[in-house]
Amino acid sequence: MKGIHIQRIESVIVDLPTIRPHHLSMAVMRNQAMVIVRLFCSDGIEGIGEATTIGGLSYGDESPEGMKLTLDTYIAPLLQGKSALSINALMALLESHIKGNNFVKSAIETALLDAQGKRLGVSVATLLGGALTHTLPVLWTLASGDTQKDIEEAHALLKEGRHNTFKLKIGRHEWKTDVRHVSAIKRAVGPDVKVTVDVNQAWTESVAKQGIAMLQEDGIDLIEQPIIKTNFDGLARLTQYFKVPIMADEAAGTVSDAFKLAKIGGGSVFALKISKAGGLTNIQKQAAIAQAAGISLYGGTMLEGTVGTVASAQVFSTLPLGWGTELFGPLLLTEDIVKNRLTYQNGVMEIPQGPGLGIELDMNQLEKFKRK
Ligand code: MUC
Ligand code: MG
Repeated sequence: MKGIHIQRIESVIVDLPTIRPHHLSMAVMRNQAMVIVRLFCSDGIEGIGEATTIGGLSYGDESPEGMKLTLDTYIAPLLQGKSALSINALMALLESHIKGNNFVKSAIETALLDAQGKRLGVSVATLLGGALTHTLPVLWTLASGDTQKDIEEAHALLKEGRHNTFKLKIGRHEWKTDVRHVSAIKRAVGPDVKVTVDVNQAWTESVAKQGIAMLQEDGIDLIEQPIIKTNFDGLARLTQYFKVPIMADEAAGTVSDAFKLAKIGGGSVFALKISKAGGLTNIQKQAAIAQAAGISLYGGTMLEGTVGTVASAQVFSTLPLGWGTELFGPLLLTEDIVKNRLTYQNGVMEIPQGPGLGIELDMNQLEKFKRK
C-alpha cells in the first residue's frame, strides 16, 4: 500500500439532454452539463467524481467551464505526485491552497474515496463509517412549467409506483399564480401524497409570510428556501412562525452556514448536498450539527448525473434522513454515461454495492457526449 500516489487528474464536460424542460425560479434547463473527474493512481486504480451545477451560473458561483478550468489549472498540478492514501491530508491541502470552489472539491473527494474503496474492496459508505440502509426514498420534482402537464406526470408516476412524493418548483411567477399552481396539483394528487415546494429564494420575507400561510392551509408538507439565502434571520423567523417545516437549502451551503443556522433556528430541516458542502465528509459534519440542534436531514441534489448521485447516496446512506432524498437526477436525463443505470422503483433507489462508488463509466457514452 505504501507509496501509492496520484499520477494524473483528467476532467471532461459532458452535456446530456433532459427528458423535458425543467423550470426553476432562476433558470429553465434543457440539458445538463456535468464535469466528470477521472483520478488515476500509481497502483492502476482510477477514481471518478462529478461536479455539477444548475443553469450555468444562475444557481451557484461555479460554472461547468470554470470548474474544468479550476481542476485542470490549479487542482491537478497541486495533487499530482501526492500520496493517494490519506484523503483527509489531500482535502486539507486543497483547503489551504484553494478558497471556495466547493463543487470541485466535492468531485475530487468523491474520486479519492472511489479509488480508496476500490483499493480496499469496500464501498464509499463503508469508508465513511458504514451504511444504515441499501435503499433511499426518492421523490420526483414536477417542473414542466405547465400545471396540467405536471398533474399528468404525477398521475403517471403514481400509477407506475416509481415515486410517492413530489416537489414543486415555484418562484418564477407572481406568488399568487404559483400558489394556485401548487393548490391545483395538491388537489389532483390527493391528501395521501406528500407535496413539497421549493421557492429557490424567490420571495421576499413579507410575500413568504402570505404565500406559506396559504400553502400550509392547502396541506403542503415542506417549504424549501422561500427567501434569499443570505437572510438567515428571516428564515429563523419563518421557521418559528409556521407549523409547516421550513427547509434551508441554498442558505445551508457550507459547514459553517449549517452552524450559524442551527444556532438561530434557521430552518427545521437542512437540505444536504455534497456540492454545496465541498464533499462527503463535510456532509457528515453538517449532519452532526443539525442532529445536535434537533434539525432534520434531507438528501438534496444539484441534479447530478449517476456519478454525483451515487456519491451523494453513499454518504446519505450513513445518516438518519428524516425527509428522504431527491436523488432523481439520472431520471431527468435521456442518456447516461455509466454502464449500469440505477434502479428506481416503489419510491426508492437502490444504492450500488460494489467497491468504491460501485459504478463504472461507459467510455463510449463519455466520448459521445463529451463537449468537443
Ligand atoms: C434545488 O434547489 O433543490 C433539486 C431538485 C430539483 O428539481 O432542483 C434541484 C435544486
Ligand atoms: Mg432547493
